[in-house]
Amino acid sequence: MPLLPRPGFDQPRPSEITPRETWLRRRDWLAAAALAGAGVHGAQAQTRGPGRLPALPGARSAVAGALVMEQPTAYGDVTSYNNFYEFGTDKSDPARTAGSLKPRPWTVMVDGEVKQPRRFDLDELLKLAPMEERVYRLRCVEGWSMVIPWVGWSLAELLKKVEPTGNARFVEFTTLADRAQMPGLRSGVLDWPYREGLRLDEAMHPLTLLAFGLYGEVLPNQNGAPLRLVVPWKYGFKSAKSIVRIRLVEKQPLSSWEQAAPQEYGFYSNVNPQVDHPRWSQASERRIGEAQGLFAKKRPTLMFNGYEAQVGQLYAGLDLRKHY
Ligand SMILES: Nc1nc2c(c(=O)[nH]1)N[C@H]1C(S)=C(S)[C@@H](COP(=O)(O)O)O[C@H]1N2
Ligand SMILES: [Mo]
Repeated sequence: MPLLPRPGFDQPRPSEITPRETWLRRRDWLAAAALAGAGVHGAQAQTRGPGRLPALPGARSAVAGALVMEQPTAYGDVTSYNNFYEFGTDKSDPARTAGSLKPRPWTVMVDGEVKQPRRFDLDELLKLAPMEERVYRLRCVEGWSMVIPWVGWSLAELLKKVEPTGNARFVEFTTLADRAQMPGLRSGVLDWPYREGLRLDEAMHPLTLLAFGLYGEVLPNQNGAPLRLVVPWKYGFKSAKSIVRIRLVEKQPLSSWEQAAPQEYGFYSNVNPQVDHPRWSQASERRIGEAQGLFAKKRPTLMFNGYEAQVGQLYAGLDLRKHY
């Protein structure tokens, strides 16, 4: 149970933190390679899945910050090392057990403080806005990260369609909880259904993505088929999978993680290397797929997961130690 008390969680040692210089050099190389039309563009070209699932192409996003210049994590790692507690608490459980999830037919209810509440069918959502490819860093609160080429569009597109009322200040996301499809629901680790929330301005930010695919194909079940949220500047658990309801509300909603351990998982959950989790440091992270053990490279965790230029102003004047 990775997010719950776990003795012996490996604390990053200072020697494992990638020297800033090495890190910057790597970035420069990637940027140069991108300009040369290789490297990152090569990486974009490589962002095709193995073709096991239906194709879902997306045009490269023009949203600021949407294309991280780092090598995407291998498709095999993205789809086999997962947190999706509805399918078990081991990283390997979802890939093994999520075959029972039926991502079609699927609908999403969008209601609450909106002028046009209604239920959207998945096929309608797939056509609601042009699909974009977004290469985001995903930083799990446990201390690891990946770089994932998602396919989807800004959640703002959907929220605008339902016309939020003046009372709407937060958005609550509810995900599927069906015992027939999800073996993990037998466990009481969380209060099901899995619920998460954002402030309305966070939800409306262009980087906040409603994702339907990754690596140019529809989402594998273990990654939250048929649609999930991706909020790249927050810890991974804010990015709720297999969403069935989006409700606009006046009061700050209570997320499942906050409910389970409020002193550890606050409402904001912004990636912040200066605010440690009560039981471990958040200063650095391990990139999945990179060498582990003796030669482990630890990367410094970036403020707002590297999206500070895009989202920092959302938190101007907010005490980020208090609102963790
Ligand atoms: N419904 C649901 N969504 C969820 C989770 C979950 O257990 N259930 N786990 C979260 C956590 S802790 C992380 S790190 C990310 C992992 O997403 P990925 O498996 O696509 O990398 O999904 C998040 N979304
Ligand atoms: Mo996570």
